[in-house]
Amino acid sequence: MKILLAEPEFPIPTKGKNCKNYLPIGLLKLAAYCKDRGDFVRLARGNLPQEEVGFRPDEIWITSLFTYWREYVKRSVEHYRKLFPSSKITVGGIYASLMPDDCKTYTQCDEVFRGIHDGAEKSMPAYDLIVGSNDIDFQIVHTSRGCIRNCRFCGAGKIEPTFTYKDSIKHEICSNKLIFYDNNLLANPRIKDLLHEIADSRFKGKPIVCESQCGFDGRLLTPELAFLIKKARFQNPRLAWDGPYSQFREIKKQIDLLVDAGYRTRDIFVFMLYNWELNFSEMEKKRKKCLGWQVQIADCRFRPLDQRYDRYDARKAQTNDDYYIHPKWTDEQIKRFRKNVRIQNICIRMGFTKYSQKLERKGEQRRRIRNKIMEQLKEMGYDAPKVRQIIEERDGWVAHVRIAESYKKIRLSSEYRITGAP
Ligand code: B12
Ligand code: SF4
Repeated sequence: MKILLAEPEFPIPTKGKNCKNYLPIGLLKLAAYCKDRGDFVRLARGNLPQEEVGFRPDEIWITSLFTYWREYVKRSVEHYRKLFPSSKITVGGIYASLMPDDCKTYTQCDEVFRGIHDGAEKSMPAYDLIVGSNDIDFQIVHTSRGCIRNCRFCGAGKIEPTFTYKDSIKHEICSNKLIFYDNNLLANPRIKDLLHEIADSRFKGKPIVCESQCGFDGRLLTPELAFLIKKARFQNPRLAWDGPYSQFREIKKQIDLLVDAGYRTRDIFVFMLYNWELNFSEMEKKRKKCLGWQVQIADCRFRPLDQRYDRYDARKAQTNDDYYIHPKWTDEQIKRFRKNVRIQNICIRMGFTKYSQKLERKGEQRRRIRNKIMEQLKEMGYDAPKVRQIIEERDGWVAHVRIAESYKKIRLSSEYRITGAP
């Protein structure tokens, strides 16, 4: 069979297409599965013209993401229907699973596929189908599907109704960075073994670093797990605090576990759902607690699981016709809370006591210089270099670095290139 796997033209900036948030991972797994059973497959990212597709597919499989991006799915169905009127079109993915009836009538596809595809789940994603795959320096991993909990605001249980998990992912590792898409990573009963496995794994002789897209379920966190998370090199661990302000003691204990395991508070994030049942003043109390703890906030604006549009624009005054505004919130409060969080995060990241745009710009510049120096030192073959200080002197920038077990002062050109041997 000849199958075209299509990703709708989602509103993702071109440079974000191959980033860890928007690789069409479902389609890549389906591609590998189809290839294994002998099908001819091709991946289309967006609504391609006929000559670029290059063959007449028997079937077209279109993926979907957030429900409020459904119009892009519809456009994709219309586009490919026009090109290939006799091909069967199936839509699967998140919107298809959360709103199957709407998906059928609104997009006019032939079939809706709900939930997880068991066959594809056993396949390694075919990353080679992505144009520019050589530049992808991460891989997306699910160690579990579904969740042991059933929070009212969350769609995990509908999209992935059965909780399943893997015992090992060692054989899957094909990069130095793992991005976990698990809904609730710590709920995997084999999580300790998995974390040990990652900590001990190497790819091309180098250690693995990790990131979890969803927050850790702090109720499951123990001193041992916190230590293993650090050992498995998880960067910027995120804890979820969706409940009321009164839970702050428990949240603080969870943060302390991560700090005891070796994380700096400013590298820890607390996920917070807002525009939901906790009103603005309660969310502000939660925000200020995080300021006191010096942890950053990952703010999540609530959208209902059947939300059909989202034209949120931070620069405009808007109404419910533009995006979902919870009855306990106003547009102004939503935007104020978001802004307050943004400013607070900058202060925590940069170590400011008070926000100033000038200081922020300076801090950003220093961060860029630091990254440039690190890149150059790594290219020069130094293992684990550290940039201690960056100073602007009268005759240009200098940096104090730690390389090969000793401290050195290096000079930088106006393009922040290291001049001379460090
Ligand atoms: C990881 C994740 C993210 C990541 C990555 C998103 C992504 N590319 O998937 C990031 C961090 C970007 C993200 C962001 C957000 N997310 Co999110 N996210 C998730 C999460 C946990 C997993 C998504 C996932 O697994 N994606 C990979 C999927 C697409 O691939 P797959 O599952 O392996 O595909 C399988 C099947 O779906 C099927 N399949 C897929 N396509 C097709 C096609 C065909 C034809 C067939 C047959 C089968 C098929 O087969 C595949 C193999 O089994 C889900 C919860 C969940 N369990 O789904 C929430 C979820 C999608 N996110 C959600 C939300 C709310 C958000 C945010 C709005 C949060 C916020 N307020 O900031 C933002 C949105 C940002 C934006 N730009 O609008 C909601 C969406 C609700 C809605 N109304 O749509 C969910 C459902 C969580 C929830 N709260 O309920 N998210
Ligand atoms: S714990 Fe997280 S993934 Fe699980 S149901 Fe609650 S919000 Fe969803």
